[in-house]
Amino acid sequence: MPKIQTIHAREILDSRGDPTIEVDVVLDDGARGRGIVPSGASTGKAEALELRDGDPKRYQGRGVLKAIENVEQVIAPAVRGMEADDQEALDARLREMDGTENKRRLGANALLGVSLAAARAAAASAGVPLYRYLGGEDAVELPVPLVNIASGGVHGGGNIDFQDFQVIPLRAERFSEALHDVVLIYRAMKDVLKARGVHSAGVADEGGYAPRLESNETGFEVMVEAIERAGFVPGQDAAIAVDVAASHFYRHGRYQLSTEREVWSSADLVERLAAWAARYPILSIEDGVAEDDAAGWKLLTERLGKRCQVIGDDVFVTHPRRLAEGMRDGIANAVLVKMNQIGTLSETLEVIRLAQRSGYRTVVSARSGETEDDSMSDLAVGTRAGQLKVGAITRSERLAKYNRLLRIEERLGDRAVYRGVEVFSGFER
Ligand code: 2PG
Ligand code: MG
Repeated sequence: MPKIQTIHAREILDSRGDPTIEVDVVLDDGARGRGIVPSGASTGKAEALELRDGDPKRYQGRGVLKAIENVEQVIAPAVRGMEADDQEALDARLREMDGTENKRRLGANALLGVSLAAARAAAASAGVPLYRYLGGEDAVELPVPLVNIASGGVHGGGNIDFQDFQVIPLRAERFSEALHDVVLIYRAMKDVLKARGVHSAGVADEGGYAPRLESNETGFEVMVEAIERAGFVPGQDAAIAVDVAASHFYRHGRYQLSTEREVWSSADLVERLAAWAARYPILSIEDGVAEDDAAGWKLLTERLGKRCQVIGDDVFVTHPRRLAEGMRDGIANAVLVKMNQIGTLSETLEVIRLAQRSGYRTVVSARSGETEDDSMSDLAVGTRAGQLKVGAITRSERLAKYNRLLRIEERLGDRAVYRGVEVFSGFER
C-alpha cells in the first residue's frame, strides 16, 4: 500500500486574484497528487472556516500562510506514513487533529488541500483517473450541466438581487452536445442584452453577463428570450435554473429587494417564485429562501417541491448532519455539493451518499472563486451525482471543469452514460 511521504503547500492565486492554497502530496512509490482549494463569496454561515491570515500588510489580510504552515508543520508530520488509499482514515485523522466543529483551528482550506491531493496521489499510484478511483467501474455517467448565463448579487456587483441565472440543456443526448447548446444560448444572450441596451463588456465572477436589469423577474424574461433566439424551445430544449441566494438579501427576518426597492416576507418571496415558476420554464431553484428562514424553507418546499428541483446550498453547507436534519424537516429536495464547504473529501462523499439514499438529487458545484483544479468533475462522475454547476462557458477556471468532462466523455467512449432530461423526471410540469 502506497504511503504518504511528503506534503508541500504553497500560496497561489484564484480567479478573483485572491490567495489560495495548493497542496502537493508525494507517496513512497513516487506517485504525486495536487489539490487546489476554491473560495466562495456568497458563503453560508455554517460553512467550515477558510483560514486567512488577517495580516493587512499582505493581500489585504487575505493571505493563507497560516493555513500553509498548518499543513507543513502540523498536518504533514502527523499523516506521514499513512496509507494514501485509505481516504476515510486520513480524513478522520485530519478532523481529529483540527478538533473543532467548523475546522477553524487548522482551516478547512488546509484540510481540503491535503485530502484532495492525497486522493489524487492514490489514484495516480493505482494508475487510474480520479473518477474511476472514486467510483470504480460504474463511474461512467456524465452530469447535466447547470450553466451560468447571467449573474447578480455578490457575483454581479449588486446589479440585481438574484445571484445566478443558469440554463439547463434538456435536448442533448450527450454531455458534449449539452455544452454545444449552452454555448449558443450564451451567445444569444449577448444579442438579447444588447437589444435591451443593458449589455456591458465585462463578465461577472463566474464568467457570465452582469446586466443591470429593471427587476429580478426580468432575469427570467431575458433567459427565455436567449433560449428562443438560439433556436430552442424554452422548457423543452432548455430550461432555467436560478440560484436566488436569498440569504444575502435577508435582513431582520425580511427580504430586502434592492432592484424592486421593496421589502418582502418569506411568504411574499415564495409566492413570487411560485408565480414565476408557472410563467417561465424554471426547473430548479437554489436557496429560494435564506439559510435561517426555517419556516420559509418549509413553505418553499411544500409550494414548489413537486414541480421543480429545490436545492439547499447555504442551508446545508455540504454538511451531513445539516442535510439529515433538513431531510427530517422536509426541507428542499436536492443538495448542492461543494467540497470546501465541509473541508474533506470523505465528508463530501458522505453527503452525496446520504442524499442519494434518500432520493435527494445532488448537484456538484464550483465556487465563485475558482482555480484550474478540475477534481469536482471527477467527483461528479465518480459519484454519479447527476448534475454539475460550474459557472459560464467562458474563463478557464470554469472551462477546466467542462473540458475535463469532455475528456472523460471521450475516454469512456461507448460506455459513457448521459441521463439528460431524465435527471428531472418525476416533476409535475
Ligand atoms: C453558490 C456559489 C457558486 P459562492 O452560491 O452556489 O455559484 O457561490 O461560491 O460565491 O458561494
Ligand atoms: Mg448558491
